[in-house]
Amino acid sequence: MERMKRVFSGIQPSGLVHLGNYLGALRQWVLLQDQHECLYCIVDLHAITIPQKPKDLELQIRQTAALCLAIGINPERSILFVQSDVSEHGELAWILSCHAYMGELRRMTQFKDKSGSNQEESIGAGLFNYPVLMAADILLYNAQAVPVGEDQRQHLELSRDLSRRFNNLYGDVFYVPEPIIVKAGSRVMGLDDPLKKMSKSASSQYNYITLMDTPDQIRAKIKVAVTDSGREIRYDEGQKPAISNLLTIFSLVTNRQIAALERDYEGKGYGVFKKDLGEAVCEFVRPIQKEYAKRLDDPALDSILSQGASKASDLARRQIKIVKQALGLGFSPVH
Ligand code: AQP
Repeated sequence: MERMKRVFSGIQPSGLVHLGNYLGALRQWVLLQDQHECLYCIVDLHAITIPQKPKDLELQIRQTAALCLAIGINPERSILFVQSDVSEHGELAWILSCHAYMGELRRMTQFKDKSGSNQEESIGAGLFNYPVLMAADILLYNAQAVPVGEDQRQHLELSRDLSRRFNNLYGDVFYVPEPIIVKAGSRVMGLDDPLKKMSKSASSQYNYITLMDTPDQIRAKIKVAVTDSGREIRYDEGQKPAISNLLTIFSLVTNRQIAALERDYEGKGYGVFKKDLGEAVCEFVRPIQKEYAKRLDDPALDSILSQGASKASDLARRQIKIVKQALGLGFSPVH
């Protein structure tokens, strides 16, 4: 049996959780909580790296928490909390930013993608420092494992580098966290462009399916999803990236092997395949949506989040003391 680890992962309160977020990360969150000590964080401080409307953000934090519960995060087993409720995230981010290099942050592909060509003048410094805050999130709890989608691999590599760099300078303070990146679903591709990852900031809503989409929206999005040339339903990422992506989604939402789906749809063409996939995704999101509606209006949500914040704060306070002592900061002794 695998040794119990401390696991940390985060999700932005964007109000839009898509199948990529779920299949790449959230699904693992649920599975991991059976065997490990898990902390799951709604990373609202990351969300403000781009402009937000306060009222919307407040609601989205609540919605994201309700969704986490609806997919199966169990607050008896996992610590579910909101990042800004634990002020040590910001404190450790500052300390780590003093150990991060401008060059390595500038090389982060997500920063390059999101800042476009105007990297210096009007891009918030928060976007630049985003991966340092992410490293702080993980190292604040000395997490050993971090379930994320493939797009976060580079950021996690930076967390590992910062951990090693800090330990080399000040002694063994942090674990070097390992990514948990699943084989199938770690990079769900856009429905309108199977060469780019499914992304909530895509220009068209036909890029993604959210867990809150209505059956009509789901059917419509799958109906117009890009396909490849030919008509066979075959998994081949090189020749058939669009169908391979749809097969991955089909397989994960129904728990069926891709080979079995290929056999079922032999000679049937894209139309039938897409129609069945649409129904399978509708079936899949239905119980999540039902549970979500209950959780969102349940006053228990507030106490779950405040208890989560209190548990996370206890761990964070202990760790930040160790970090500060290693650096020679402050006077308070470590208990
Ligand atoms: N397409 C994807 N396939 C698999 N995993 C994905 N993740 C994101 N997109 C995919 C993973 O979802 C987790 C939570 O992500 P986030 O809320 O931090 O947002 P993100 O990574 O910024 O996701 P988006 O939707 O693509 O946002 P934008 O468009 O703003 O960049 C993470 O573990 C992530 O890896």
